[in-house]
Amino acid sequence: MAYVNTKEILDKANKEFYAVPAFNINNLEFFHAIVEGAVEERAPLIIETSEGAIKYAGNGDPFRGAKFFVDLVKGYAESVDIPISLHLDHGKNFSFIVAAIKAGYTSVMIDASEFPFEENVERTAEIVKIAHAAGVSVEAELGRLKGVEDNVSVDERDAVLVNPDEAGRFVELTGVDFLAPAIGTSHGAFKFKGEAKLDFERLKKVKELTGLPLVLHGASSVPEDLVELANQHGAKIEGAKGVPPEMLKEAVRYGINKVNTDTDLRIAFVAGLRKSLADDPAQFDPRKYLKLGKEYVKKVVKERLRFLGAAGKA
Ligand code: PGH
Ligand code: CA
Ligand code: ZN
Repeated sequence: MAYVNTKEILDKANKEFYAVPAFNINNLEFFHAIVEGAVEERAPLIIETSEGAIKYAGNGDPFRGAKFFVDLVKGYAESVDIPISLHLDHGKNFSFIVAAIKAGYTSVMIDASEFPFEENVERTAEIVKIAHAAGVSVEAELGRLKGVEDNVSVDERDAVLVNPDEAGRFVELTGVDFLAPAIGTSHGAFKFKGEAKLDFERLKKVKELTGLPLVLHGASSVPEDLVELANQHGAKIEGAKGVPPEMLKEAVRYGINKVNTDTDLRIAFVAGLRKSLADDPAQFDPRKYLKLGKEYVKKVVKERLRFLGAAGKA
């Protein structure tokens, strides 16, 4: 269909009560696996890259990296019949955010959540002004994405998680298009020490006060079967724990519309790669030994598109 603005994808998801996973990529193999999965599921798709991914793809140069991803994603989007957008994930440096906007990303995240509220507002508002002038939509973050353990005190939770009362003011003062409230997730494969737990009360309030499409970071489910498969083939991923799919579905009911997913794809890929190398040690064609990793990534992508409600929405 087309290369579209992330806002178009998320406003529709917000209106129709589903979520679109945003998948992180660093290279061609993940991109092909993701886009094939989305086309088969007839789902809208958000591709996102971190500043680190941009640096990696540009071999050190942010503009070269950003341009590489725009050419890849935009070029591909024009020849398939689902809407695809390209988003800068966790933009922290002005130079990367500007590089992404100039290169043609359709949305950027300004992550100034580690600063005090006023400074987060100031930094976010500045990026909104620049991005909106270029027709690019903006995501910002409130609260910090630390693993919150079950036994932390109320005061400690308040220090880390989103303050819903600030959310309404933040949106008014900055003009952001999507908001990522910290409700207890964290990045990576080790999210919870005990049971998985998210603060849905806060999420509900943030939705009521903002009405915006909301974003869940650190949302990988870390499927046990894939971790086990990777470990069987020499990986050492111990004590991994993610956000169960049922809990993600609940988050969608309370207003989450974008579900950031990186770790699950990494684990799927490494499981496939390790198995492939172990099963066929004579193989040295990268197109062949990378194939199983791609298949596992695609499977994870399709499952998430389905249980988040994005399948069939393209
Ligand atoms: C994420 C990804 N990217 O911005 O939030 O989180 O590590 O849970 O995949 P995961
Ligand atoms: Ca942050
Ligand atoms: Zn994130």
